[in-house]
Amino acid sequence: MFRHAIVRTPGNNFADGLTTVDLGIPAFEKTIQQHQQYCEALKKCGVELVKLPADLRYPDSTFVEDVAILLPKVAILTNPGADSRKGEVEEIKPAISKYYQNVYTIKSPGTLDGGDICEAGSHFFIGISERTNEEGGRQLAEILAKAGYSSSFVEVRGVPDILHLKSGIAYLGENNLVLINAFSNLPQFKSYHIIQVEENENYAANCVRVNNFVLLPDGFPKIKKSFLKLGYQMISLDMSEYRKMDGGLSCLSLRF
Ligand code: CIR
Repeated sequence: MFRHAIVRTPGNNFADGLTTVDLGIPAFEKTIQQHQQYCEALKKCGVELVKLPADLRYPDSTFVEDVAILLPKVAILTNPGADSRKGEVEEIKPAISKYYQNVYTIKSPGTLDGGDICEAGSHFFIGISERTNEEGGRQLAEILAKAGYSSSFVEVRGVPDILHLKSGIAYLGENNLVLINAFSNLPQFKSYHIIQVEENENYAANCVRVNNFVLLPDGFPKIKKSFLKLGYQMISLDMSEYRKMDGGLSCLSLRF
């Protein structure tokens, strides 16, 4: 059960952030509207919001998921792989220290983005990507082991159109794992019930379970049908402006 979620309002220079996709420039008004709808959805899921103000020094800082990993008793501050994002960690610290006594950090030369970390019950998948290196993954694995969780690495480099591990995988609970094609034959996912995402719906693999709801992006009818069959209640959200900046649903909040 999540009781809180940290979010950060996007700044009016959101469009200056990093992106690898060619989907156009996000419109600021719409970006804000979509963020408000996202916040409303989280509230509907029963979480209390910790809303941080826009930080114009870091155009990507609305993607708060990348700067921390929050477990029930332990918080881990990351060391983001992109230089332009490293300063975001210091800025999230006060919000996290308010709720956590045990705060670990990932240290250089280790780098790690929260978007590469997928919690699946008591096991964590750690994506090794352009942002998260083996050393960052190793440091996290050590912290997780101390806290009683197992973990394993998943190679994300070279998987087309995937920035982070969670751009292609989501754990919904009840042993249900959402996977894009590129990940679906990996032996480490064999013990899960796999919800395969159709090739033209890959963006929807970044969905997120928050208490009794699954949040998913608008416009992906096939995956919606699969979730419906499994009995999930859903809230779908327009994510068009965040998608232009390589962002998905999970990246916009830290749930704990
Ligand atoms: C970035 O490239 O860092 C941002 N524009 C997007 C980050 C998305 N975060 C995520 O998938 N966890």
